Amino acid sequence: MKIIEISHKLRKEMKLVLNADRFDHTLGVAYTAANMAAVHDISVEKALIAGYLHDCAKNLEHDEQIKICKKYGVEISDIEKRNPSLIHAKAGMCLAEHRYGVDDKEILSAIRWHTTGHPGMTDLEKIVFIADFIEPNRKPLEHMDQIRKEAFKDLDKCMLYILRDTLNYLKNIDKESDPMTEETYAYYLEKDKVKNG
Ligand code: DGI
Ligand code: FE
Ligand code: FE
Repeated sequence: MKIIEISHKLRKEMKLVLNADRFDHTLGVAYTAANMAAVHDISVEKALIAGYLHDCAKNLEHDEQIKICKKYGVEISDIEKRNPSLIHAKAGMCLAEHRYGVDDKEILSAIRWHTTGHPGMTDLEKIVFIADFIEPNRKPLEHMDQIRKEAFKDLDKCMLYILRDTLNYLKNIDKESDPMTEETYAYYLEKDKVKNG
């Protein structure tokens, strides 16, 4: 199938399963990720597909998301059980593969890790993670101008800025952070020190 056909098909599918705000967000992520992919020399097609599907499980009940993970043998951690808004990333990966027919491991992994990140991410994973944060419909957060510029320059530095703000935000609202978010931040902090001193 041609990229334009895949794009039309997934857009229709997402309109059926997402509410209006989430659908707008999804379009923003897909187009932002596609543009970032072009700048950073990776597959625009993969970025677009991952962007369209990254939140495909988001508007399902948490119980339903847990059932989907169980069905496909994906474990839910204790922190995810305590903070079920984290589970849509894993459930989304399952649906992308088994309902929407994605067999590309790189795309599935970008969906899987779009909420917490992980140390040593691929460019596609970083792009979906970052596009999720900077897409134009997002509320204008602190540092957004700088983060949006960095998204088209240095992916690792952009990851660092976003993870720092996310961890600070979670602390401010007294929510526990996923150890994976912490590890990812530590990883990109260290990488920045090695690279930039
Ligand atoms: O699905 P989105 O709203 O587009 O964005 P997302 O997938 O990054 O985040 C979903 C939710 O997860 C959001 O409410 C923030 C939260 N979140 C992100 N990182 C962490 C987290 N929540 C906890 N408890 N810990 C984290 O490390
Ligand atoms: Fe999400
Ligand atoms: Fe999202």
